[in-house]
Amino acid sequence: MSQHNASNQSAISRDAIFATPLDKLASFSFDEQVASVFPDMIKRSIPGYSHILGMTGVMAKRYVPEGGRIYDLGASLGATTLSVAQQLKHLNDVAFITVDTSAAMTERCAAILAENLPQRSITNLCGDIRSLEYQPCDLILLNFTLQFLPPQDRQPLLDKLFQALRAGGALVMSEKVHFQDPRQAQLLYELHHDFKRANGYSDIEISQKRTALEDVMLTDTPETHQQRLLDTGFSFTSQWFQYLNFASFLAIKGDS
Ligand code: GEK
Repeated sequence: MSQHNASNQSAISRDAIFATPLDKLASFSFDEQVASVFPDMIKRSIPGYSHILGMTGVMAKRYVPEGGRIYDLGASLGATTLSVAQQLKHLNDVAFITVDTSAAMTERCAAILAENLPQRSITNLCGDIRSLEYQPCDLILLNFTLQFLPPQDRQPLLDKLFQALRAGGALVMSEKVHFQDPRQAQLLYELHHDFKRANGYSDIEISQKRTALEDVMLTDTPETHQQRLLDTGFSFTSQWFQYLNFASFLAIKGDS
């Protein structure tokens, strides 16, 4: 796990990574090319992304006390942390820790957060969220990250996060999902592609990105997510958001 310091790299450009036909389609990876277009890519690809981030900040207010600690796991460029910090202006001594395996993301994240949150205590770690030693914390942000872990690693990670959370603390987890009912699954899958087309992606971009993500991102159903959270020991879970095949969950650790 390495710690990154800020350098100035916050330029945003349009995502055209899959716009031209590629002979050899490598698996999707969060490299420099992806990091450089990420804000544009994620807004045009994930329905409700800005709503989820905005509300994550609002929810944070309930669970983070003065002197609290927040982990943003798979932070990419720190957009969730920015939203949370915006809502916690009244708390000066909250510790923010972002974690991401991608060096390109972590470097840019450090620069963006240093520029936008100069007074905050922020640690940017480049490493795997499965092997991190977590400190006691109040809020864990897991927005669109669990889906990139092999399925067998998901429950062990949640168990580890649950151990680190203080009683009364919360996990906000957002994911792409699929559905058991074949008609619902197919319709929402197609509507998501319509959403991407409406946001300016061509058919070739949509299909090449889908192929690149095939082995890298495996989705669960909303029911699997809810059950896994309950199995972890959370005393309360709610799927508070759904837009097409994207959902967000809030899970609370009870007092005992
Ligand atoms: C946002 N949360 O803007 N350990 C650490 N990081 C990981 C791991 C891992 N094992 N696997 C993947 N990542 C962000 C968006 S993006 C979602 C999250 C997306 C990182 C990966 O490098 C990438 O930056 C992030 O998780 C997923 O709200 O692109 O669909």
